[in-house]
Amino acid sequence: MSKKRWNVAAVAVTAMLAISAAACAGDEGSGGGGNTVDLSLKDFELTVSPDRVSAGDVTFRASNDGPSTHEFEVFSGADGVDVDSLPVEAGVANTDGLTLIDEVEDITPGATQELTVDLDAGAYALVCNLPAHYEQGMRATFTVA
Ligand SMILES: [Cu+2]
Repeated sequence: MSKKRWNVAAVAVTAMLAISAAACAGDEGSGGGGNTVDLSLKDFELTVSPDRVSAGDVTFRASNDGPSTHEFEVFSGADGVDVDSLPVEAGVANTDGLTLIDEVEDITPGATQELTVDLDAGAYALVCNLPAHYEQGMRATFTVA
């Protein structure tokens, strides 16, 4: 019974992905409909593409392309902050002074999770703050213009 349920869920997800892919294709060049940003989470790297979008709804599509579980956190208030040089305490970046907008935890290897947030113009920091992950390179800057 639970197996059948998973199959139904898989079909639904596949259908949604197909729809969203079509929607993305349609959005290109129209200038509207929000922004989709691809995040790749790896051991130990966080890459974001594009790293600059216009203000409004931003959908982060985070793929875990590594063998470990990762997370990503979106912080605002990174104007003038060197995201590569946050103080580290007990393996975790101290993000005092930044504002956590939202996060997705427990992204397992091979999984992709989406998060949509409404972002104002400004500088942002994207961080995986599992112990030692920030230090090893899981951080990126992100700009909303
Ligand atoms: Cu990580």
